[in-house]
Amino acid sequence: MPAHILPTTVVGSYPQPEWLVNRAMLSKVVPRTRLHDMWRLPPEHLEEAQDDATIVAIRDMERAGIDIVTDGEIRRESYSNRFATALDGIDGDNPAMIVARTGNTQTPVPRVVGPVRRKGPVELHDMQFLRENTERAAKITLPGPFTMSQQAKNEYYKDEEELAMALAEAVNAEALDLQKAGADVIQLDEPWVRNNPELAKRYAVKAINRALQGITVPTVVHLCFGYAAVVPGSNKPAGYSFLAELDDTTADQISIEAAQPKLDLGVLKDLSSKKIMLGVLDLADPAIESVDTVAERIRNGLKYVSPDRLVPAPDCGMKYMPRATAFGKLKAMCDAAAKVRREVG
Ligand code: MET
Repeated sequence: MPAHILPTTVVGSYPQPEWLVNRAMLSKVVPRTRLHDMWRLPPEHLEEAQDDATIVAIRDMERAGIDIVTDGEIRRESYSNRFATALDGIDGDNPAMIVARTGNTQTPVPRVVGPVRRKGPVELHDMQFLRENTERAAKITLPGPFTMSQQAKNEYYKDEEELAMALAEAVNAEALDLQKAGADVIQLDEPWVRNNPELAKRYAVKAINRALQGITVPTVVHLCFGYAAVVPGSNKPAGYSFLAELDDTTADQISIEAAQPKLDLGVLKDLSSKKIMLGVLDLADPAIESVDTVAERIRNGLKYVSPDRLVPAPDCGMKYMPRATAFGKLKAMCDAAAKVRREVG
């Protein structure tokens, strides 16, 4: 892990090359079930192509100066669907329709038809490949149990809490394998806690803690208001409806989108026991921010969080952006972090 303060990282995803995926298919839908048609390569060449694209993503992050890199989530159609649909008890082939997180469209989601169990490792190869291909600290992301319980239609468990706890057990088994394979940081993506804060209050913390049981490497829980490409700036709320509660999780860091919604960082006082992965890149802005703009956002964060507790990051995943924009933004962020590091001393 980097020894300096203000280590930079990403939320997870990096743009997938057009030669690998049909990006137009992704532009309007965040897949909950599998989207096999998205891949341009025939099955016999797909893994090699995904490996190569993953190396491109890792090298871009390194070249931009990112301290804690990921595999760019290159092998996934969405951040959550590959893991969720790989589990026993989940039927992804006969989807049910639910109202999307943005509230205005119907999305196909997998059905829960039996006891949820992990059949075997899902992201283990991704983690091993990342470990073999970078000297930097390596982070891997997993969909959180609360979010997965909301992205499926429960037709088996007595309630969604029971489903979330079964999912948490599966996430935990996977996380333990990823830790063994050399993950330096493990992140759970839980953006849905803000959609249903009442339900989140009942069981999200319990489910997250179950998913992280026995994990000894640093852990992160990521929240956001949705990809900028899917939820434009004007539709973003001014604050989180479920945030202070996360101070009760066993996670070491909470990751929040803050640049695009111009979040009042006063909310960070509720997370005094955590490190904060702070979104300092506005992914709805097609322009690459100047180093000064990003440095100012980091300095603003330092008014509320001590330098040893702040981890600069983009607001969310960069999956939907042009690659040159993603790279430019990451570079501006890393240069800004270096600048503020010198100021803080
Ligand atoms: N790790 C995911 C990503 O980087 C987070 C998605 S939250 C909507 O894309």
